[in-house]
Amino acid sequence: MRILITSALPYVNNVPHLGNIIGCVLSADVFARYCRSRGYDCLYIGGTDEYGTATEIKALEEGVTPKQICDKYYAIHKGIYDWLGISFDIFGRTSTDKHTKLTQEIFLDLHRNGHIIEEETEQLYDEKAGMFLADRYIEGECPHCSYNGARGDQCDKCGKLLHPGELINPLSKVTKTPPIKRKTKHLFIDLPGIEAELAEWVGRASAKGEWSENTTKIARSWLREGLKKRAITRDLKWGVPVPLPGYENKVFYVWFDAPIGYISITANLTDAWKEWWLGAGGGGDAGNDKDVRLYNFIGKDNVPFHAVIFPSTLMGTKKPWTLAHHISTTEFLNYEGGKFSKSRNTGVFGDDAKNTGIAPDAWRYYLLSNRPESADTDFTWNDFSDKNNSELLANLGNLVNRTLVFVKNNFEGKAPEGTMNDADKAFLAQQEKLVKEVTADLEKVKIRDGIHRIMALSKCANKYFQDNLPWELVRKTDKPEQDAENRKRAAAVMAVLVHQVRDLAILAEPYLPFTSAEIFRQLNLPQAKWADIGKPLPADHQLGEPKALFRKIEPKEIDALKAKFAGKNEQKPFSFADLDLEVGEILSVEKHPDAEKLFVEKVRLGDGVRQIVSGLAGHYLAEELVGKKVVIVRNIAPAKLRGVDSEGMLLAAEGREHVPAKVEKGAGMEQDAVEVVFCPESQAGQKVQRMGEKSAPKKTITFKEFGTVKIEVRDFAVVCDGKPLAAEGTVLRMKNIREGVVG
Ligand code: B3M
Ligand code: ZN
Repeated sequence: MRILITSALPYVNNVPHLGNIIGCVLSADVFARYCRSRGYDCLYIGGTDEYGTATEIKALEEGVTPKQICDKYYAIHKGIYDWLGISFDIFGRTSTDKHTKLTQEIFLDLHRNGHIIEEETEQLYDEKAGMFLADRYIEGECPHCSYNGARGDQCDKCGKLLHPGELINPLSKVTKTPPIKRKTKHLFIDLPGIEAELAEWVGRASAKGEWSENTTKIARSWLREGLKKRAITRDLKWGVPVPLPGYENKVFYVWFDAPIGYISITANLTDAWKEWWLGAGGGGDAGNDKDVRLYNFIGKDNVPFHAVIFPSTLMGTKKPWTLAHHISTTEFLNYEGGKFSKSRNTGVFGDDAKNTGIAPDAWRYYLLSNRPESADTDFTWNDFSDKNNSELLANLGNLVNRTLVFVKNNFEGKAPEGTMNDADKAFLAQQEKLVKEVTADLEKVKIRDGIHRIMALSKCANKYFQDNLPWELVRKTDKPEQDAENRKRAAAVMAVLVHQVRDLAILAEPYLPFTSAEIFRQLNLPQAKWADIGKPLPADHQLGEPKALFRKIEPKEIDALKAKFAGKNEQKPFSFADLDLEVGEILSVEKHPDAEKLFVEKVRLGDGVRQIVSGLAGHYLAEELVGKKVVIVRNIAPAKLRGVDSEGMLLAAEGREHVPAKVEKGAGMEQDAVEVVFCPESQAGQKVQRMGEKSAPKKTITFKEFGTVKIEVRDFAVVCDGKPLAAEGTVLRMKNIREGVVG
């Protein structure tokens, strides 16, 4: 069996932040290191995703060519990953000849098999710039959540994928003028024609490869909605040329070629790449007789591409490409309660982390033990230093150091030997059980559980040290016979502990490679592998010189870093206190004259009646809203939505609707839904605040700024940063949505 590991190829045009890093490259690195330690035949592939609009736009901004942008940022990415000890077998790029060739071949296979559709479409055209506008060159208002900075391909606020034509009030990013519609031809991949085969595969592969829960959920929801054909060409220059006449001015959409990068980067590493990617048929679950198991490590927003679209692309070629065995998807890492943001420069980026002078393993430890594996997690400076000091240093570092120092001082640095008693055997049996569990965790890619268990193992070893009082056993008394007995016992205890240190160094290697190497140096042993766990040390072995493994992060150091980053992220993230929320009563609801999905509501607030445009028309009937009490964001900047004035925003939640057992057969059914935050027991004019707080908002905020404040539904309650929202003591609760986001 072979293990092929990929981490999502980061867009080249930015410096990765800690969330990007834990999201794929670091997680995949742990798994790759584990596989190597197990002796599996494996490859870890990474690289930069270089084509597409984002690179073109960045080049435009910096006044250089796209190629220059790629070269510059490729080196930045590589420098950060090298510093962090990411053990790629190759860190490649998508802008290579092999990549172009492979992408074109895969496209031509799809074309030959009838899976490519050509269609004339109306597209937005910038007359001033004389060019068709790729999706991301257009900005406007999201038809789903009214967010004003939505791009033509996706809304960053509600996460929905969009078509540029759906945007309200679109503007060209190039000239800031409204684009016009013009006809052009594009190529589409016929996903509906591949859907049946894909659905069958998703069902089988997700069960067999134990895909992470969020991966399976997202893939299923795509299939439930039914697949639609997707455009795979774009009007750009920086991309893979389309090998068909009439398409000379177009290239492939970056998401069509990017996953092919996994293959082309492998081909740039080894001529034997087909053994990994293209089997001769039969055999393992990849349809490949080498039984290659492909593990994809990705962030949540990349799931549709890895679980649905790319597998469909490969299936459509009718060639036995290796398909994903396991897809490990992370949720999001937040920064000090807000979002990491490249555009607002909020958060810690790879180069920042490097410049702090804090060792890479301290970063690895914090990110991995805090990996957003099943829910979002938060990076905070305080937590970072706490975990470094109380876990890495006080637990693991302490065990290794006190053990080696004790042996040096009392046994001349020679690894002692001795006979174990029953208590020792019981202790080792318990530790062996933990080792088995760590192994099982890593086999299942439960990376966070694995490191937590390794630290538990270290803690038990510390307790064993403490319980056996070796320092008393080596104390000389006036009874030499008893002393000799005691010393033997001390030797036995220390023999157990030296073994524990060695085994821990093996177990920790995937997570803390620098620390593991240092422990082996101090043990004066070559780096050992998983199979060596539990094996005896060489007889009469002389240990090396003990040295502290970790250093304490001092409070003043953390304060300085906090201050530095507060300065750097000048535009401080918006918080709940910046919002002016108030209960309003809906007096009337009318259809927007010009937009199907919008309603125009008149809402009575404490100081008068306001007109508000909302995106609720697809979700509610007008009569379901009239007379209801709702929550209004008062200080959102007034806007014209498709020509109608809107002064405020009505809060609604989007998320998982819990359908009670009595409605549906079988209990606990859940589905995606939109629900207005109603507050029937409150009065118009009451302020909505976090329980026990008073906010004093001053200025107006934009839709974009509002989007940075995370209001959520947790177990039916509306919360912000974990604290429930209430109107004069009455907590806001949803009726149907159990978990979701409010916007
Ligand atoms: N570059 C998106 C991202 O960096 C995209 C991943 C490609 S994976 C083939 O999140
Ligand atoms: Zn949106």
